[in-house]
Parts: sequence; structure tokens; C-alpha cells
Amino acid sequence: MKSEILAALRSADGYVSGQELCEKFGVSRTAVWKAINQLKQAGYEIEAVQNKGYHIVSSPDILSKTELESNRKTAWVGEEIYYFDSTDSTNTRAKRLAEDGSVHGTLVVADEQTGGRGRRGRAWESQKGVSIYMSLVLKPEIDPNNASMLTLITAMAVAGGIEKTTGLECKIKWPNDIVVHGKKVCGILTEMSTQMDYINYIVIGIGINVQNESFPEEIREVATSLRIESGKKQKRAAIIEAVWEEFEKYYDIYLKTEDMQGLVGEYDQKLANMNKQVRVLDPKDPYEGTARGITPKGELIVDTWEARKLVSSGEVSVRGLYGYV
Ligand code: BT5
Repeated sequence: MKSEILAALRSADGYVSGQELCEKFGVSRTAVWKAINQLKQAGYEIEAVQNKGYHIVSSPDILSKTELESNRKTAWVGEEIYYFDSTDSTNTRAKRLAEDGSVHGTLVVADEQTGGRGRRGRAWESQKGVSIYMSLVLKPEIDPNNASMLTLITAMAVAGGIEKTTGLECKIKWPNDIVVHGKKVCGILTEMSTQMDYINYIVIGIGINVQNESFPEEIREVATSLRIESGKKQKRAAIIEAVWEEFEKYYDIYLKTEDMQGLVGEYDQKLANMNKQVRVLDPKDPYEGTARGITPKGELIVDTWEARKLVSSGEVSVRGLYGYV
């Protein structure tokens, strides 16, 4: 009920009377009063004026199940929300939940990760209280060969969600990084469990640096946050909601053909590597060339001096020849 009251206070122009809240949710005045007190304790500034009712003055950048539910406008993402003050990795949590029967659209969010993971055993810096760490469980009926493109549509969704909430221009460093002003603000880690030609589940993990004011030495050169780039504090719950609204939009387009056919043009416009010199770190045979966009199957097109090559995500890493992008 706290989530519903919070949503009602947020959507009201002025004051909402206690009576209105009681009637809307079919509860007693005491129950409303208790819920309001709990919200205040959680850090929301709520004003109560006699004969007028309640009014929300400000809401801090806190994450909680209540905060996430009260912001939710998506159709199916976040149908079930699990929130943790601290966890090892939201991807690990989400995988366990998926195995234990959690539904398509289950969302796991944490305020801190003690074992945040990147690709191939790399670590993801996951400081408490400042960033977004979240993972989505999908149980789609798609060909497992087409699943890697979900990373690309997630990148589009993150870029769109950040732009909508902060006004910052985002670019995508193929396949799984979002960059603002040439530095990494977000990484995506897609993991899946499959049988021969059937997907048990897919987990899409997203880490977005939001409030960070500085980073550890090892990643200072490449990492940035929305706070640093915009000069303003941002609300994590609003960004989370915007990202998943965008995700649902792109996911629908992707599902029609199970590939990037309907999204190549928009993706290429966001591609940070577009027409840039890149180094493809193929373990067997690294090479350099110019990135020319993606194919409808989500591969990166790289023109080398001798031929056009198509790079599949998952196989290799791509680095800018003159810096990170
Ligand atoms: C990624 O890996 O970029 C995927 C990161 C996914 C993190 C999310 S958080 C929620 C969910 N739960 C998890 O456990 N993971 C997911 P990769 O492309 O391998 O990049 C990792 C590299 O990025 C590291 O080796 C560092 O160089 C750099 N890095 C680490 N932490 C960073 C941060 N907070 N911001 C920017 N760069 C970072």
C-alpha cells in the first residue's frame, strides 16, 4: 500500500486528503497515517496540513521495493520486483530466481553488489548507494542463436532511458557499453541457460553509474557517472523506470523478426564506433579496421584493408585505436 500512496502523492498536483486516500485504497485513516509515517522515516519529505491533506515536498534518491513499485509504468517488466540493500551480484540472484521458477519479467535490483561481474570474469565496481545494479529475467520463446542481440536492444534502451531522464547524449560502444562524452557509464552482461534449441532463461544485467563523484584508480580513465557528466544529482528509480519502458518498446520490435532488422538505422546512429578505427581483439588473429555499423543479425561490420569482416558479439572485444572508444 505504501507504493500506491506514494504514487498517488506523486501524481497529485497539490494536496491529497487523508479521506481520499482511505477511499481509494479501502483502508482506515490510521492505516494511511501509518504508511505516511513509514514513508517519512524512509526519507520522503511529506507535508501534512490540516483540512488539506498530504503533499510530497521531495523524494530523495533512495532505492526500495516501494520506490520502484510506485514508479512502475511498464507493461510486463517488473511484474515481480526483488530489491536487496546488498547482494553478491544481481545477475547471480536473478539466475537463481529463474531456476526456482520466477516469471518472465522478474526484476532484481540492489543498492550494492559485493561481487559485481563483468564479462569473462572481470569485476564490476559496485559501490553502495550511488549506482544502479539490476537484472531482468526473460523466458522467451526465441531461437537461442538470436539471443545475443538482446544485449544490443538493451543498450538502445539504456541509452534512450538515460537521455529521457537526464538529457545527456548517450552512445553505444558495441556490443555492451554505454558511453557519455567518450567514457563508460554503463555495462551490460547477458547470461543464458539453454538446452539444444530451447532457452531455459536469459538474464540481462545492467550496471549504470549514477551518483559517483570519483572512481578507483584502475578504471578512472574509462569510467564516468551521470552526476559527473550532467553536474546534477539524478534519481535512480526514475532512470530504472525509463530504461525498462524503452526496453519494452525495442523488445517488441526485435520480437517481430527476432533480429535487428527494424532497428539497424537507429542503432547505427547511436554507435560510438561508427566510422572509427577499431582493433578487434580476436584471440587467434587480432586485426584493425574501420567500423561501419551493424548487420540485421547484430554483427559489427569492420572494413579492413583487405576485406569486409563481420564480428559476432561474445567472440571478441573491440577497442578504439585511439583510446577507449
Ligand atoms: C561489462 O563487462 O561492462 C558488464 C557489466 C555488467 C554489470 C552489471 S551490474 C548488475 C549485473 N550484476 C552483475 O554482477 N553484473 C551486471 P565488461 O565489458 O567485461 O567490462 C568490465 C570492465 O569495465 C572492467 O574490467 C573495468 O575495466 C570496467 N569497469 C568496472 N567497473 C566499472 C564501472 N562501475 N564503471 C565503468 N567501468 C567499469
